[in-house]
Amino acid sequence: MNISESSAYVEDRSPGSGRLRPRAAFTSDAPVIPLDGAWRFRLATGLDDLTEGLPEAGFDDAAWELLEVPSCWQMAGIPGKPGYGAPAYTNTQYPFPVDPPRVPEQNPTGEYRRAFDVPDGFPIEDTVLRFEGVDSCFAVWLNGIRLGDGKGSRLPTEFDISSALCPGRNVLAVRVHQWSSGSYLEDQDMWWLSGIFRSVSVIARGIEDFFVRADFDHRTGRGTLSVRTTPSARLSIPELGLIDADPAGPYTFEGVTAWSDEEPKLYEGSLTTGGERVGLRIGFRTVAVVDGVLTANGRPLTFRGVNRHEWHPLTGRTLTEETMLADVLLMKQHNVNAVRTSHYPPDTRFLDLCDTHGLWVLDECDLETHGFAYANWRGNPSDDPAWLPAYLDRAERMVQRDKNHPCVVAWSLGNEAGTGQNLAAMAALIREHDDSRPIHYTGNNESGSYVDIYGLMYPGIDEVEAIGRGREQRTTDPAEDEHRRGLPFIACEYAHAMGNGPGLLAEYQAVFESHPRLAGGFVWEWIDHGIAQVAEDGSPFYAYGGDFGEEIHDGNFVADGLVFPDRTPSPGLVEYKKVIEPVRIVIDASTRRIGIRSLHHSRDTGYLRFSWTVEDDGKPVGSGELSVPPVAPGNETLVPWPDDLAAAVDAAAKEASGCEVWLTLRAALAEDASWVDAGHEIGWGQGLLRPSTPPTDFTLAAALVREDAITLGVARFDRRTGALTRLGALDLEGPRLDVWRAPTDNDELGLAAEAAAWRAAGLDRMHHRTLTVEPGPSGLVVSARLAASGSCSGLGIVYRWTTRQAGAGADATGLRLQVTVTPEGDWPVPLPRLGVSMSLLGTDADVEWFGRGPGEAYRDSQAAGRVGRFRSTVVALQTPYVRPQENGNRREVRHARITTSHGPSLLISGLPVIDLTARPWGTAALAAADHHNQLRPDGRIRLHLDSEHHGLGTASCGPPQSPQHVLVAAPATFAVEFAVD
Ligand code: IPT
Repeated sequence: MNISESSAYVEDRSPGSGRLRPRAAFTSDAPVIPLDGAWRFRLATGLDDLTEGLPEAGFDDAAWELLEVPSCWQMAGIPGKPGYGAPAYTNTQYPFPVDPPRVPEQNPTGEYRRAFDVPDGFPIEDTVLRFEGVDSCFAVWLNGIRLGDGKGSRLPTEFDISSALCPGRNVLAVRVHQWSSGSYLEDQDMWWLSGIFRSVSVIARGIEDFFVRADFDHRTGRGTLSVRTTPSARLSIPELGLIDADPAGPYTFEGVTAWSDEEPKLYEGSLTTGGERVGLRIGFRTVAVVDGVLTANGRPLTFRGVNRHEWHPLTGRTLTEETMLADVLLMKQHNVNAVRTSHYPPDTRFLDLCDTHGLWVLDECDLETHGFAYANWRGNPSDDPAWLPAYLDRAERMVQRDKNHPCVVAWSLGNEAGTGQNLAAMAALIREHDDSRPIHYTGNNESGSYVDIYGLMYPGIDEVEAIGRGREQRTTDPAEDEHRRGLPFIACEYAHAMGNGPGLLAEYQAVFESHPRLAGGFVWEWIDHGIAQVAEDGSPFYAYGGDFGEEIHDGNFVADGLVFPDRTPSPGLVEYKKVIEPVRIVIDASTRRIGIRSLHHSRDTGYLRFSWTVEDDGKPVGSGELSVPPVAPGNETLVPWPDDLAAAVDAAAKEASGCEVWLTLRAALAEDASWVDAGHEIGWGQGLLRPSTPPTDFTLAAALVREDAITLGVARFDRRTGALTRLGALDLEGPRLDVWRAPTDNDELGLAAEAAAWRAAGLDRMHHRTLTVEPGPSGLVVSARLAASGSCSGLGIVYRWTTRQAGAGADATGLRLQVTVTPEGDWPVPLPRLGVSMSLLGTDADVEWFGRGPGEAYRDSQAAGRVGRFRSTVVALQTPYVRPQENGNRREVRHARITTSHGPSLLISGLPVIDLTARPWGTAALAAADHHNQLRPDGRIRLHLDSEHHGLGTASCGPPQSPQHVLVAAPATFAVEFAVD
């Protein structure tokens, strides 16, 4: 047979041939032969390079290399050089000419062979070969017999092998094509990777399929259970007193505990036939749209969600169960309660973990045709009847596989596949199989009358607010408009977590919480898809689009997650945890009470332990526990301060420290949970009990002109430039006005593309020019101007230096700087930052500060920063965004101490507060680096003391910063005080 003719299935639109009907994923005690492990492998360059005789059992593959199954073949050599071919990243564009269903002639094809032995007693006469996931299209032979072929990468495929399997040795051969007609339906924003990337097994056939329906009636507390099985079986759930019963029921049980994310109660049971036992885990729950509100178990269901792709920096889309568990635990530990499985059904073990630990899941089908947007959706498969079987096949395989998971509360037809009749047909098919879950879909921010949830991506806050009020813009079709007005709303993607950001999380959350129609949203996205690499000098870094020489690519748009590629939480995740915390704590110092509001879905706050700490200048002066009566979901309570707290506060008030006194209240788990140990904090609140006493004015010392310098107290200035060069025994450079920051991804991208405007205005190449240096009896006044070559605009600056007269106070070294900035000429662009920068000798330094912390914070992403005293080092203050950019700011610092190994400590005080960034390299180096390993300490510690930063926003995909967080170039004054110790 001619090989290329036999490969016609690659480009036909059919979803496959020879496959078994889709069914539920489950584990049973029926015999299984796992086929994961080392397979013989060869990568053919195209269909004209296939190995003749590959399927034959007798073919000699001894010289072939070995490849681990499951794996993505491009990732075989990672870290370091890719194994076979190379990963390639595009966001929405297809990486080949759009000419459906044709794909490139150069179609890399993985040829796999695996010999295995069938153990004695294995029931060979009734067996199935199961692939959990193969990307993108494959054909299979067992002992030379062709079983069939399949597409639909992230969905299982099964073949009946009863007549092909033989006792003893068997040989399985699989041909996997990187590109196929299916690739047109799998244009998700991710790396293009190929191969048998999920497990393979041979399974003895027994129980075919079953469908558990376990509803919960919140009015009566009754659970109703019915299980449809093929063939018939017996059902036991000992905890509910059901033994060997007819699964069909229906059975009702009084007083069951409903399944929810907060209390994921699973009733263990089994289905049995003569020789087989299938384990069941039943969660009773009912999802419904009631009066336009999404509810679960009768209570409003609000998603505090994330979009999750499957990703590991070493193995791509092949994940171990430990990695899946790590995701679930990290989500739970950060108050996340929901996952959208963007944009395909995940490994089923992930759903098992969501059942166990409690996460609501929006299960999304493996479908995206985004690249047709470039042709204004002309030729989009979603509206072409020729593709209908492929669409229905994908919907059915998702629903059949995942239908028994209590965690799955809604289906999503796919992502960004435009609109069209095939999508409507998918929805109808899903409803036919399962009418218990609502259906979601949005493509190009349009859906259709066939969805049950109104979803938008990256809506503005005002738009969400309008939808919450039922005042959204009309659609063109009146019938569809009316349908949509009755639906609950989700932001299926919002808050693009690319690089430093997202800003706006608190603002979105406030809106979500103010209208019942709004069922929350899913941050885009969970993880940065960086690929672990090692540079020639041995330094590690994470690769992104373009790093593998792709012909077209979308750069670091693939690194837009709340966790870094190694799953370390980014500041964005820490902020999200705070913004979505399910208990809200408000401290009312005037009435000496603490308000506690519960945003839980179903659980009262009895599982939490509340504790308090009083701190004076960040140093603890008292702590204790607070007993709080359990607060029911949606309720709130006011608790008076207990006596020991009141006493601690009174004692602190008497101390004349002159510093701020803060009360912090924490809510933490009283007992271990499946997802974290006791003591884990889920929420906190702070209140300022006493402000600091403003520094008193002091008698000013005169600036003295010496031969080579100007001195002011212990400070020394350059006579010509007026620059501070020394403070006591500490050498330093600066401070000088600085308005530039290494643009963040949100600065670079989006409609505003602010970074380009900043560069056009020359903000990355500003020149500082001293105009006058005026020593006087009350200090030193230096005037200067900061402006770019070619620019007629500039920033006028006055630096006013003052210090106390020696002996006039306790702290005679305090040197104050007041900076006055006056924009001159036109300033159509906002400023990236407004502050001064300075530097000290050193490659690292200890940093201690009192202000917001411990993490990075910016003006529109600072909820997670609590006021306290923190310690770190300059190196540790850096946040390793995959593409280097502005990072590491510590916000509202009252005072800080920087200690290098080259002199006394530098003390900095904000007057009253200042933002502090410390780095072992300069802004230019940070802005120029493509990857983190290119940044090396250059011998000077840079300190940025900012009066304000431009907000972060989320413009890399979504709205920019809100107007109140735009740093407009306007006249400004700020002040800071320095000392050495
Ligand atoms: C949206 C996609 O759905 C998602 O996959 C991802 O690409 C995201 O954008 C950006 O990272 S679609 C976009 C047109 C709003």
